[in-house]
Amino acid sequence: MSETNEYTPPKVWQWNQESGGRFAKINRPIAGPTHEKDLPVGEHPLQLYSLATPNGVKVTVLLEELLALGKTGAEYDAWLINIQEGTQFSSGFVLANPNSKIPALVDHSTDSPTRVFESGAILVYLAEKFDAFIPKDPSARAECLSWLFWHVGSAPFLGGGFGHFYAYAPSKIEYPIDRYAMEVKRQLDVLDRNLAERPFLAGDEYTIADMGACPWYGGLVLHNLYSAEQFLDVASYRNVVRWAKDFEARPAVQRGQRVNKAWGAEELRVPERHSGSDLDVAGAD
Ligand SMILES: N[C@@H](CCC(=O)N[C@@H](CS)C(=O)NCC(=O)O)C(=O)O
Repeated sequence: MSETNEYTPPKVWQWNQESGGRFAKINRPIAGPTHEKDLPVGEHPLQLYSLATPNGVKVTVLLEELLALGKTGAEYDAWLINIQEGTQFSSGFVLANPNSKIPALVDHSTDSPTRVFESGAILVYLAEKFDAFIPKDPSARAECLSWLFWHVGSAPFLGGGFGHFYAYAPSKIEYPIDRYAMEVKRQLDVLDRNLAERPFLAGDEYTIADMGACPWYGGLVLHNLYSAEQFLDVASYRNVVRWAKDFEARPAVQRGQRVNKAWGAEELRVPERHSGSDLDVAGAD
């Protein structure tokens, strides 16, 4: 292991605004708004403020799955939050999510608007509201929530840990890359062993646990996330690959993956969604 001992932490940490890295421009050590701007509000009860990253896609997949089930109350407006431009620090966004991260949901169908932030909390809120994709039986529900919160706790080691140091940090440092590669491979093995026994994360039923985890781990095994498919030998996690392929074959998943997408192939971008017709859904208004 190579040694990198050049940095001696000072007594009190100071904000070095020139620290570099892909997100240096938007990372700050303080919370709260940087500017005054209200969020737009469309015509549907559910207003989503998001971006098609894995954390955003979880929610648009669930909303499209609910609509595909015929839950018309799940119609929604999805507004694009450009995190590279700092839209998450507007006063309106901070009211919806004091943590200034996508996704944020505001439900206007309640007596006074209900804000929900944290992708895991949004999945639970919507699944409970529409009574779908979350088992009713207490044991099955516990299994679903266990896998849902497994991914909430695990995915930051994949994104903020491995992805950051392997792909985004201004220099490659062996210690964090090694540490997080080991953890991500362990997580893939956890998933792979579980999925060897059952079709979906929580058992025989497709649930919000799959919708939460697959945008992250499916991206890793199918789409060369962080250009790490070879480094992590993702193809060897065969059950994860099968699970991710089944997930991505679902039409509602394919629709959800396009919402709030402002990059990539032109025909797949749907920066804002206000009705099914924005996604060319037959029969939608
Ligand atoms: N724990 C949060 C994480 C959300 C998150 O990290 N969002 C990122 C995009 S994937 C973001 O908005 N980053 C903007 C920023 O950090 O300023 C959740 O699951 O909702």
